Amino acid sequence: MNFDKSKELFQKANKLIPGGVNSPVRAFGSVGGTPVFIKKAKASRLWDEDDNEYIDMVSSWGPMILGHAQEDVIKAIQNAASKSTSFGAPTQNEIVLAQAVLKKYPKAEQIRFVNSGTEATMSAIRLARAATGRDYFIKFAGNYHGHADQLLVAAGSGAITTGVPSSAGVPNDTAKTTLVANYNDLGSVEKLFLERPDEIAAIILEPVVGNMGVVEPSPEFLTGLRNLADRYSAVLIVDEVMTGFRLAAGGAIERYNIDADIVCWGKIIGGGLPVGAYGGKAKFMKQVSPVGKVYQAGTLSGNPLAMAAGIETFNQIDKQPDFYEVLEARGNRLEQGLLKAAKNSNVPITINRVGSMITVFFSEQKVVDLKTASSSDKEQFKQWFHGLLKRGIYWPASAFEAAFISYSHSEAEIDQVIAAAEQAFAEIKL
Ligand code: KE4
Repeated sequence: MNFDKSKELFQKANKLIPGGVNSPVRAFGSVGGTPVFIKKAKASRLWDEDDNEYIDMVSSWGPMILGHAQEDVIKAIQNAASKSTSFGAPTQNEIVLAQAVLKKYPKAEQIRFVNSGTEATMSAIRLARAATGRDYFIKFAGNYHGHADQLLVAAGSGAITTGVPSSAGVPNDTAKTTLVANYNDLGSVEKLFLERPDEIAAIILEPVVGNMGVVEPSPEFLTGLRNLADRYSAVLIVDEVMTGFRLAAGGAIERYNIDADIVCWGKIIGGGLPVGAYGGKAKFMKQVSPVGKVYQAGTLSGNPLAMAAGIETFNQIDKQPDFYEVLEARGNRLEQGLLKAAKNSNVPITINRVGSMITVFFSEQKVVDLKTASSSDKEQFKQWFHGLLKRGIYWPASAFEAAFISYSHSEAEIDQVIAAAEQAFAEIKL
């Protein structure tokens, strides 16, 4: 494969944009090499500026659950754009998308649209603090909830790969109200509540982690968090930015029957356009401005093109009664195929998968939290990543991310990924 054009563009981009990218994880920092510059995509395929073709296993980090450039979604965006791109005023389609989301999350009574997952979680924390009159909140090491100051503490995703899980520039006074517990470890949560029984506003979590690689919650973990939140009158915030509409129509909340007080959404809700949202029980949402005292705003919130893309994405999902069964079947096929491929090459791996979110850890131990995730072999992942890339498989450029399968990935394409993976495993120098 030739990457000359991407190399040339990366050089130019580096002069104008920090690291040549507009989001750190895209820079190939933890895997080395030049990030490929993407020219176009269709369904499960990507083409870079050197006209190399790939099967896309990143799906824009989750949003492209239908596959790229789905024709009805594109038509809906084109139609909306023909009526102007933004009004800064209420529109009918904000009601339509709100109804579509709340129908999938029946315990949520109201929703507010914002422009990113970061805005959604940042606003949810603010709301929980207002609702409880408390300042502290609990997050989990390796969970990533976007880049708001208070959440960039022991963060996952790109923050792990850059080795700065707690970002520079976050004042100590801000970070000190962020308490960090261990995922799947209820004792570490209870300890924090015992130390501050009346000061913790909320617990926020990824209901299935994607940002230290995929890590599934133990059943008792989720119920335990609900019980602790009730016992200490704290708000349970479930960050479904990645898992929402992916793990089921009603996301992880439906899959694991979680009783969330506030839910955060992103990614799929915008069909690839910038949409985030937070919502929940009326007793919380009625505290949001202009009804209540919790201020939160946004020039482009509820943007008409983004609403149109989100609405049509849900229309397409709803049209396929077997949508989630297909994603589960593709995910299982990939998981079984990769396990067999690694075994054939004597490469020790652990795979964590929930539905169409999957991570290959180069480790022999079960990965249940950041500690066990971090003990996986990053050098072997790096070799495997490039072995895939040169064979036309675009896998997430980090050992601590989830790969995603879309509805457009065929069985044959899953088998192509497996075949390329087997060759890449075989090349790894252990
Ligand atoms: P955004 O601000 O990037 O839209 O959403 C932040 C966010 C919040 N919560 C969860 C569970 C998330 O996964 C994310 C963002 N996910 C990363 C991928 N691991 C975005 C990719 C990137 O940062 O470029």
